[in-house]
Parts: sequence; structure tokens; C-alpha cells
Amino acid sequence: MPPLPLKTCRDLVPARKDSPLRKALLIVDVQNDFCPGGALAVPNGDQVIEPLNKMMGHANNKNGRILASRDWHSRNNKKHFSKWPPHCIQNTPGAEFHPLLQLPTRAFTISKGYTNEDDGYSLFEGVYIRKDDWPLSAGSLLYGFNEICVGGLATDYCVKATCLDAVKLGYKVYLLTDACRAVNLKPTDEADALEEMRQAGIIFTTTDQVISESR
Ligand code: VGL
Repeated sequence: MPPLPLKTCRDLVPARKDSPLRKALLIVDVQNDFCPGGALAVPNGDQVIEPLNKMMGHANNKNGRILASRDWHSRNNKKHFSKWPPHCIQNTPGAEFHPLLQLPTRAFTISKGYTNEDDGYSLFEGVYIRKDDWPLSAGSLLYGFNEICVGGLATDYCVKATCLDAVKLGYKVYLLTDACRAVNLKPTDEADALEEMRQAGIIFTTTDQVISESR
């Protein structure tokens, strides 16, 4: 397999406003290390699994596009691990998706944060690693899509970074509020993150609402 790119590629593929409405689902970092018992457990992080499974089942039935990101850190990422306890190290159990997360085979796994110095908070910094072929950036897999729904872990870091990137790229962004949870290093972090996202134009919704509106 060709090597991973040395720099992460937030490659700014613009969403097409003129194209027919196409919505993609982004599942952020539902990995063992971010769930209870993990190295960087998000309080109640596993509660996102049930709504996200429902959402993915719905998207799968509609042949929707699904991207699932994972933190995929190098053990030598001194920069990131000076801020956080070591977590989601490549090819370790903590980096695996939670066993109850029902990722359909059509979901693309997006790896991020894999260099020795990158935080990789946003899914748009990640790549889809194709067997025996060059990696594809997350943005390129969303070419032609103009709306995205986002859920996962954690609201105040990777979910927020992903949503804000998506807004900058021109997507209409829906945050699935029932399907994300925050780290809350400070107790106000979740509220602050939600406020920042609201001001950026992100629309707050729930999995049930998205599903009922798209029948
Ligand atoms: C995350 C803290 C450190 C996240 C990742 O997935 O939100 N948070 N690394």
C-alpha cells in the first residue's frame, strides 16, 4: 500500500449548492477509548450508539453515504499526547470502533490524526485508506453532497471541529444532538461548543426528526 500522506488533507472540496439535495451522514470517533472504560472516556459516550445505529440503518436503507471517522494516532504523537492521555493508537483495541456500533459495509472509515504532530480533530482532516491504493481524502468522498448530519464523540472537540469545517466548506450542517456527548473538561464546555456551533449556522436536530422528515 502507498504510504499515508505526511500532511493531513483538509482539501476543501466545495459543496455544490446547485446540485440536487444530497445528504451524507458523518459518524465521529465512536471508538472504545472514547467510551466508558476507555483511555479518554467521554461521560456517557456509549449513549450515542443507539441513535447512531438507528440513523445508519436509515441511511443504509436509502443507499446514503456514510463516513465514520476514527482517531488513528501514532504512538509518537508527542504534540497530541502532551494535551491528552494516550488514546486511539493505531492497531490497538482502544482505537477500534465500539463493538455495538453497527457500521454498514457501505460506510467509509476515515482515519485522522495519524502523523507525529497532528491533532486530527476534524473528520475533514482524515483519509479513507483504500487497500493497495492511494488514500482518498474525506472531502473527496463528499463531492456532490451539500448537506451533512453529524453525530458522535466528542461534542466539544471532534464533533465541533468537523461541523465548523463543514460550514466553512459550504455544507448545510445538521447536528444530531441526541447522538453526541461532550468531554466537558470544564463543565461549561458542552454549552460553549453548542453556542459556537449555533452561531456558525449549524442546525440542531435529532435522529428521530431527520428520519421522520425524510420518509
Ligand atoms: C477527541 C479529545 C482528544 C474527540 C479526540 O474525538 O473529540 N477529543 N482527541
